[in-house]
Amino acid sequence: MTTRAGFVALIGEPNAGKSTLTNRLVGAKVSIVTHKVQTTRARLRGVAIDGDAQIVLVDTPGLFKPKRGLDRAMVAAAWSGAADADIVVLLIEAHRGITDGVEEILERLAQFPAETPVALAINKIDRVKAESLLALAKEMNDRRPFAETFMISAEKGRGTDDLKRWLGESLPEGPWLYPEDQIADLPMRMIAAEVTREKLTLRLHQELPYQLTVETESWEERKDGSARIDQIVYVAREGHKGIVLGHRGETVKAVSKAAREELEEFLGRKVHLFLQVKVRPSWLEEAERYAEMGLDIRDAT
Ligand SMILES: Nc1nc2c(ncn2[C@@H]2O[C@H](COP(=O)(O)OP(=O)(O)OP(=O)(O)O)[C@@H](O)[C@H]2O)c(=O)[nH]1
Ligand SMILES: [Mg+2]
Repeated sequence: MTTRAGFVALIGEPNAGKSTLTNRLVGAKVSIVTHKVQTTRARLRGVAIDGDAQIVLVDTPGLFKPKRGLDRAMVAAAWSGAADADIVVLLIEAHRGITDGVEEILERLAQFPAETPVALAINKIDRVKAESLLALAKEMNDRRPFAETFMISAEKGRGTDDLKRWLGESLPEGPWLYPEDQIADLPMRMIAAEVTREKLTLRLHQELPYQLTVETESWEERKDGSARIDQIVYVAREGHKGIVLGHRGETVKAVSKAAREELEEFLGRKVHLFLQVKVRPSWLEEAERYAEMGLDIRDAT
């Protein structure tokens, strides 16, 4: 029996739906999703299987004009994920069409080696009328010929089976890259930190989510089968600490509860989650913090 395997990088503007698509194709939530831009910080791999093919999805941070060091490191991670991939899928949003950001990504893609197939996935088709889709697909293909064009709703699961099948068929022949029961390539302690960061991002407003990071400090397996997880939320300013804690600690309590419930479902066992909020003004300049996120601080300059 011949097997196929390889890397598929999902690229696109922030909020295009890359993480939603990763989760959809894997069939489990391995990457966090929020309605806010710049949710994904590092490259995360999700593993999907289609028949004899193992499709390793490389979910990347959204491509945007980087201002801060962290943003630059995120964008660098996204492009290097694309450069290493066997196939690149560019996601755009059906209702937003060809934005300046999409134009910039197309320009950069033009410099890619011609051997790497690039497919187009027009996402969020649930938000537009069918007529507008054909025009958008044509306009995009006039700008560059895509190996294939898919119209999908990552959230609703429309068109995603076709995309998955095509990816599986298009990957090179070769042995599988991960054990068949592995669904993500990110240590559990990092996934756990990401779950908490998602819950924080959903509850905190404006800039605050971008100025905090979550790290799992310790993970203890208990005799009764449960896990005790201790995490630190690093914030950049004293004032942020109070906001994260909330009135009488209500915000952090709600975050902790939501994160714990999701972790329990993911792990299939009881979790005791303890969050501590620490002020660390310099965390955005610390190599160690970047490394915890799977980023390289050298890309931040
Ligand atoms: N209506 C609709 N919304 C979608 C669809 N796919 C994703 N979304 C929503 O779009 C928002 C962004 O989704 P993400 O998957 O986090 O987007 P992303 O591209 O990973 O974003 P970054 O990590 O910030 O680059 C979330 O609110 C999703 O629920 C879709 O097919 N239809
Ligand atoms: Mg994402």
